Amino acid sequence: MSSLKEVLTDKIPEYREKTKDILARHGETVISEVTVAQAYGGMRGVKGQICDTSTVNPDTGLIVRGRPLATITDRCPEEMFWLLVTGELPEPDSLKGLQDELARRSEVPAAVFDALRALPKTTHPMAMQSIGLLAMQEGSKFRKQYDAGMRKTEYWEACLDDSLDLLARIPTLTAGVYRIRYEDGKLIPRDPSKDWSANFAHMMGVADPSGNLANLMRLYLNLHADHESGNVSANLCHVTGSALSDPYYAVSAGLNGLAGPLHGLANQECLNFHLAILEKFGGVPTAAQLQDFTWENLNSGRVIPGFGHAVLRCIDPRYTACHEFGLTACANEPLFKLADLMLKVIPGVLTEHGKAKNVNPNVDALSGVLMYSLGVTHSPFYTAIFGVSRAIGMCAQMILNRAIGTPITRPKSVTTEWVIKQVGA
Ligand code: CMX
Repeated sequence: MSSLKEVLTDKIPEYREKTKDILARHGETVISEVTVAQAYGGMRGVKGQICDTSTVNPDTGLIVRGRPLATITDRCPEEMFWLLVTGELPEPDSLKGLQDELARRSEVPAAVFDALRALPKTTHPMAMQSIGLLAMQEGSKFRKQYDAGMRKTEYWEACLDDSLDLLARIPTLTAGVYRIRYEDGKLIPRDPSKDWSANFAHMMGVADPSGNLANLMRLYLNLHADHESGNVSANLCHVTGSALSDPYYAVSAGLNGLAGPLHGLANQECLNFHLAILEKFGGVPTAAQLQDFTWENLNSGRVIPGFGHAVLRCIDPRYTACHEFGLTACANEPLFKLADLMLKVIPGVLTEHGKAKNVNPNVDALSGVLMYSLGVTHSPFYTAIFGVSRAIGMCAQMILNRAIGTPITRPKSVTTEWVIKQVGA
């Protein structure tokens, strides 16, 4: 059996060599150009950053280390983490070793929960999750070893060490957020017989007699782990980590971006959109009613949550995986039936509206529906579940960046006056 650290110790010299060689031989080769529209438009499509963990193909969706997402949806999040950092799936005994290591590291210091309990009762779960991570920063091994003069070649090891602590603890932390924010505040200890995902569901304390919630968590935490590095959460983590801020600071920064309604918070908005429709029509509306309702929203300047994407131009394969799960777990729930009706009606309306470049559903169109149907009814909590998963990709990317010595991020900005002069206007 090899540990993750042993596998990485073998692979990292090769990663470094490849990077050095590309830079030496092709450092001056142009791979992207930037238009004025891109500079004003969120740098969409500008190729200006390296991310080897995964790539988002506009026409097929997420590819993880060469594997289309649809081929690895049956894997657990721990396997996904291993795959992201090493490029390979772990052998069963290595997976067990990683799971045991995560279990050993899973305890969250009591002071962290004390800090969360001191917050106003109405604090958003995303703020609590981010504050919780920052409250653990004091224990960062990267920070301590950096202060003690750690060599640059050793950064990745300390980053891995912190990442394993962080990933081991984030389900415990986030389940604690749920207990403090929505329940009586009493924490539920982890169950050593359960894996990372099932323990998260268990520690939240939501009744799960069928075991479907644990299964949904395993799927959800796998699906949301990584989506290359240009998206808001991964990019924020990347930029923050590039300043050698430790993983607690960097992942917390990523989570703060995830909390935005156009990014991670869309799953909360999406579920609320579904619930509002069911309430307005006293159940699942007809296709014509849904069409009118969608137009009313668009005409009042609102976006239709759960549809569209900055990069994808197809149905999000994460949506497809959620849909397959929903068919087995909650196909008869009105929410699921409504989601199916949306899939039939909304792309047509958005096409006629003529603005969105992708009229298909993204993962958020279903993830909240599944959570709600299986008993997690507090929609503001959904993004915090996304955060547990996205921490996997953020940590994986950070470990690789420390390994190959990615420097501090510092793109050049220009002023509007500069643009006017440049274009000769
Ligand atoms: N409803 C209404 N209008 C939409 C739309 C939607 N679902 N999706 C895009 N548009 C509009 C945009 O607001 C934009 O309008 P303006 O030109 O007036 O600004 C126009 O169509 C073009 O946008 P785009 O290039 O297709 O999409 P962007 O890259 O600008 O934005 C996204 C992508 C996800 C923010 C957008 O599609 C959206 O707001 N969707 C709803 C929110 C959502 O589901 N977010 C979850 C994303 C999933 C993820 O983060 O992985």
